[in-house]
Amino acid sequence: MKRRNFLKGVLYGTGATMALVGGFGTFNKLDSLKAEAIDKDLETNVFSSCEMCRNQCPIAVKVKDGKVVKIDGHPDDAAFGGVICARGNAGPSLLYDPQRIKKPMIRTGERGEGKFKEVSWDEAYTYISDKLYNVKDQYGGEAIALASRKGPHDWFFRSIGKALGSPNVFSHEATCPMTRSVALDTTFGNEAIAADYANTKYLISIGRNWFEGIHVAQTRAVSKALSNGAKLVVLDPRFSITASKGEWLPIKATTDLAFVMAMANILIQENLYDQNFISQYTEGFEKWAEEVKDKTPEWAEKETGISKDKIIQITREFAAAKPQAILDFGWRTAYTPNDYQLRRAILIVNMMIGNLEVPGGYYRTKPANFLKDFPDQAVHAKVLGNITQPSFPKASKGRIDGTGVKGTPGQIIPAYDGAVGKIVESILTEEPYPIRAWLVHRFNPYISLTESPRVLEAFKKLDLLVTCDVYMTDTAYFSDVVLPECTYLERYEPIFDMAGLTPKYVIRQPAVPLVYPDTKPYWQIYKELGEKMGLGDYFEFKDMEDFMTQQLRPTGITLDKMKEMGVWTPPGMNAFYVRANDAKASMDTVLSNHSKKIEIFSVDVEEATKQGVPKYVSHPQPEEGKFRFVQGKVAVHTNAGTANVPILNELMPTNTLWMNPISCTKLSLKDGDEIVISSGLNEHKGKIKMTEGIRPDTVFCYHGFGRVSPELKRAFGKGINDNHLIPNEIGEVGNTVTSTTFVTVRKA
Ligand SMILES: Nc1nc2c(c(=O)[nH]1)N[C@H]1C(S)=C(S)[C@@H](COP(=O)(O)OP(=O)(O)OC[C@H]3O[C@@H](n4cnc5c(=O)[nH]c(N)nc54)[C@H](O)[C@@H]3O)O[C@H]1N2
Ligand SMILES: Nc1nc2c(c(=O)[nH]1)N[C@H]1C(S)=C(S)[C@@H](COP(=O)(O)OP(=O)(O)OC[C@H]3O[C@@H](n4cnc5c(=O)[nH]c(N)nc54)[C@H](O)[C@@H]3O)O[C@H]1N2
Ligand code: SF4
Ligand SMILES: [Mo]
Repeated sequence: MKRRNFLKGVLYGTGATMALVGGFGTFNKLDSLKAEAIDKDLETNVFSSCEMCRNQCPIAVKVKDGKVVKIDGHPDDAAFGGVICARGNAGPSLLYDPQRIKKPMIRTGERGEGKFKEVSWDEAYTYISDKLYNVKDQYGGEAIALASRKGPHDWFFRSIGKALGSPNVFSHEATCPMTRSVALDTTFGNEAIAADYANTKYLISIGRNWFEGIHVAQTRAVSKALSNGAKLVVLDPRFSITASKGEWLPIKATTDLAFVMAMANILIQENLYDQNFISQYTEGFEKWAEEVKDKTPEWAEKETGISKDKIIQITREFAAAKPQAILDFGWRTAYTPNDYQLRRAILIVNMMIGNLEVPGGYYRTKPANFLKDFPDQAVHAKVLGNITQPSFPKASKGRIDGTGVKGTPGQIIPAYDGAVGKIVESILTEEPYPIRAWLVHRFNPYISLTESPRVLEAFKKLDLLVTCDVYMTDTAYFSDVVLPECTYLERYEPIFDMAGLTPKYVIRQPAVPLVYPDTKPYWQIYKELGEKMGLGDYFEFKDMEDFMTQQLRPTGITLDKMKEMGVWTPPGMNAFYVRANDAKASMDTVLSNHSKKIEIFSVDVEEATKQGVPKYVSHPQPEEGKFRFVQGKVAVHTNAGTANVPILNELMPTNTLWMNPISCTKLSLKDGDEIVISSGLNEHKGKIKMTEGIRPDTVFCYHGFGRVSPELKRAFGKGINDNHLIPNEIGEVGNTVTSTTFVTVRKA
């Protein structure tokens, strides 16, 4: 696909989509192409779902003469509105990229030398199988770790590790929303809580950046609320695109908990909270009231740098909009070691205005199995079937990250996700025992985990490192075996449940045959590897169509119908809130904890962290001459995933270090200067972007650059890898920590 067609796709989105490209000054270039029309005589439509990031937005893939020519949003899905983002539009650019990996490879040179030989799949499976059984025989199954970005591949990928007796399976969550998930779990008893942005009247973001950290349905919902007159307040040390759409409060990073506790203090002092809600649905409020008694706006002003009058004003406005107001719980919630306490406090302040299960507040997502408990709604409940597997052998040792250990924070960390950074620790320190083999799927720990050089040190100690990806990523480059997956546009995947205010099933199906015939979908890779290893019993399905048919059987929806529709939502069903018509309705179905109460004070949390209600911890602020280093997402790239995708690389090939003009002047730096950034631990070269859109004591860069695999020919060596600078630290609930590093900057 030519750049021009790609840009047309972006332009024909809604205002929300256009805002996505506005962030870094390409808008004029795009605007000049606006007049051109899209070909009309294209294409068959294949309904599927996007995977340019893990949001899996429903899409309509236009295919002409056996080639994908354009991708749009699924036209019938109300939440997504037929729109996708710039990255979604770039799907064909990934699909046809000649730099994708095309054949399985086994390393021949030293690790990091970049020498590989192409092998058959059978050779790759045999190699992996031999090595894994060697590790298992010598060190036990627990010495094998698996890590992937959380997703539908888990079922297949993880089966290999679990069948070998390893308890050490991990998702990427500890680098992303872990502190939020644990906060939800320990407060409500489940993680499946979402925010109803579209209907809110007042929205406060604590770093959440809907217009660059994009989720199409959420970004549209926030846009809708704003166009309906909702007020947006953004706490962020930098002026993000989201901040540009509301009131920007340039808070000192890491101090947000002070702001939130002061809000609670004011709500109580001024009697603005919902006492009926608190007494009916919560427990432990008195302990929280005690904790925030001295957290006055005056005190918070000193901590946060936001004036007390502003904090009071925002809190009063927030309370006046109740319950249609949201203090957002964030997405990438890995700022500080005790970020978890911040997320708990945010949830508690929301509960103080009683905004659970009402329009414009928070709600429990409504998958079909939830609706079964509501006689009026049961008609819509068509639950997907499960594919059965024999039980896995019991692991002989506990997990390396200590999840499930009573009396420690591990007690509240979900074992499904775990603290993925602990894999590196275990390899290097051999505590509590060594990991010797690491299987990586759709994840790039070298770029995504903090302290990249240490991650590399860990890779070097392994007996086996296997990576399954679509590119020769930085992690793949240091691996023993590299498995080439086909892209999402070439494969089936299990039907997945994307429940929001109603249930929703989404399909992924191939739009075109394999572009590179020796690539395979993950389900086939792990099924074949499992069979080679004598573990075929765990993969009892013929192919993915058979798997999907089994999933759909109890629902009465046929696979053909699902392929034709792409998305299934219960016909005629409206958004469903448990308390919409009855403010006192039972929330026993929403709250899954033993107490059936919202646990403002939690016994489990007290046991695990000694903070049954959140307590304030003051983090150090940068001394003169040093800067706090923060990072974030950019609209046209995905994390560690797209720096090398041709069209996206062309749009934004590199990143820069944002620095305030006041600080630039002090250091005699100007826009575009080459610099060296030092965190004490490591140094990195970069370039300055001089901007008033950042606090003078803080610097910022977009994440995902500074790539070290020479096989990523477009992205190699460009920009700053933030994680090269950030020391490894594992937070209270296993989370990575990315906003507590200080750096110095000098001219290169
Ligand atoms: N286009 C695009 N969209 C994406 C992604 C992508 O890579 N690209 N990734 C997806 C993923 S995996 C995620 S997790 C989400 C992330 O979505 P978000 O969490 O909204 O985005 P981030 O950019 O990680 O962080 C947002 C902001 O946090 C600020 N920040 C840093 N430290 C602090 C602090 O201590 N306090 C406050 N108040 N702010 C702070 C940063 O300046 C940054 O602007 O986006 C998703 N959507
Ligand atoms: N310092 C710092 N560190 C961060 C962040 C930050 O803002 N600052 N962000 C954090 C966040 S929020 C997250 S979610 C993580 C993300 O970390 P990752 O999960 O590592 O990043 P992704 O970009 O989602 O993609 C991982 C890999 O998936 C590959 N991939 C894409 N499609 C496919 C496919 O179809 N099959 C296979 N097998 N592979 C595929 C991509 O090529 C990429 O190499 O990073 C975290 N790390
Ligand atoms: S948010 Fe964008 S990249 Fe992510 S799945 Fe949706 S359309 Fe694709
Ligand atoms: Mo994330």
